[in-house]
Amino acid sequence: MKKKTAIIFGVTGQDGSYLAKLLLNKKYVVHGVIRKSSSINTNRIDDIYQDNFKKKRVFYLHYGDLTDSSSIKTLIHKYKPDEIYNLAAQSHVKVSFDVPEYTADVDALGTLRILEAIKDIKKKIRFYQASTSEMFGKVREIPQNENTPFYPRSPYGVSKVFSYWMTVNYREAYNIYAVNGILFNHESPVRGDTFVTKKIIKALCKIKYGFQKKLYLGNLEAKRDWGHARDYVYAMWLMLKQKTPTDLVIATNKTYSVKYFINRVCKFLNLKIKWKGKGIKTKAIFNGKVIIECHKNYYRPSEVDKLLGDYSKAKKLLKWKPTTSLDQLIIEMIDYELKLLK
Ligand code: NAP
Ligand code: F7E
Repeated sequence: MKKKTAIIFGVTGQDGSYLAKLLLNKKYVVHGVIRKSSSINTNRIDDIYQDNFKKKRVFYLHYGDLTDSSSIKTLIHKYKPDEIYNLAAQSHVKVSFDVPEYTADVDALGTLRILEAIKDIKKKIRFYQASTSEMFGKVREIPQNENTPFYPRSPYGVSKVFSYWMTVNYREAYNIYAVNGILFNHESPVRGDTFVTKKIIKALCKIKYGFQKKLYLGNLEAKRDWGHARDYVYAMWLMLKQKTPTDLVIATNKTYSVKYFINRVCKFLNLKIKWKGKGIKTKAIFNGKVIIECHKNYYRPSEVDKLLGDYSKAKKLLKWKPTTSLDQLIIEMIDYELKLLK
């Protein structure tokens, strides 16, 4: 039987690396799109890299960029894949306030560029768009489901709303199998260093063993619905296997504050901290020393205070549910970090 072919935009990212491994295990031929960088940015996929001399090669990397429609079109038209996963994005919410125009170019127009390239091809390509709980922003109801209205709170969230509707529109207008996975926060040992879970775990591991003195953070009261990236890329794959293309919320239906997350990490690292103060004056003290402080630089101009996802539709249609608890996720991330430190 002919192998299925997939293109992954954003293959070097957290989700891209998990998805590439999943698809290779499922015997796909995978084409990953990477962008040119002055330093090597393939560390998350180095373990599956295959060079030109590999016999029966099934994993290829190509240069491309979501801001460059010519590279997108060339790759899609050349490989005519069965499936395309758009995981590429300027994905940092805080950074999107610093580079709003670039964020919109990649996260909004980038999706349109892919959809346009798909539209021009006769073959029925299935398309997955990495939509996000950030679209719910200043939430209109709790928990959030597929019918909850959007109210994005950042250039990132606004750009993703554009991509969400473009995906819906190309599905309805051109009969393309195109779906939005509305994914809530998901983390893993290979999460980017500046996202809050990884930042906290990395710093507290270093503090525990004397390699770092203090951690600066922003809003500790924000609540997030955190899952594991491994579970979430499996949901992406399932979403492209359905009879009818449907947009789905993928979440854990549990929400915790950043402060609670820190408390759990400290518990597993056996760091007995005491909290003092409120708001930006909050501090965590360990052995008489302040090890966590808040700094205005890490607050956002407008915040998403509480996210809680209702994934019951995905449970029903995909038979999907999260398999990793927050504690299991934290333990896995700590183990990974401690191995690196040692
Ligand atoms: P990530 O780790 O930041 O990875 C983003 C990927 O996009 C990287 O491979 C990055 O390449 C690539 N990229 C950035 N700009 C690009 C451009 N102009 N052209 C081509 N590629 C570009 O993000 P992630 O956590 O894996 O998330 C994957 C997708 O899901 C993103 O679209 C994100 O917005 C969305 N999402 C994430 C979450 C979450 O909690 N993780 C939740 C909902 C939705 P480099 O490696 O070169 O930087
Ligand atoms: O922040 C607060 C911050 O940057 C989580 C992306 O994958 O998930 C991610 O976006 C919360 C926020 O993730 C710091 O204010 C406090 O309330 O880890 P984060 P995010 O903004 O939720 C969504 C679903 C995506 O789609 C995005 O691509 O933590 N927070 N202090 C902090 N956050 C950061 N980064 N750094 C701090 O020092």
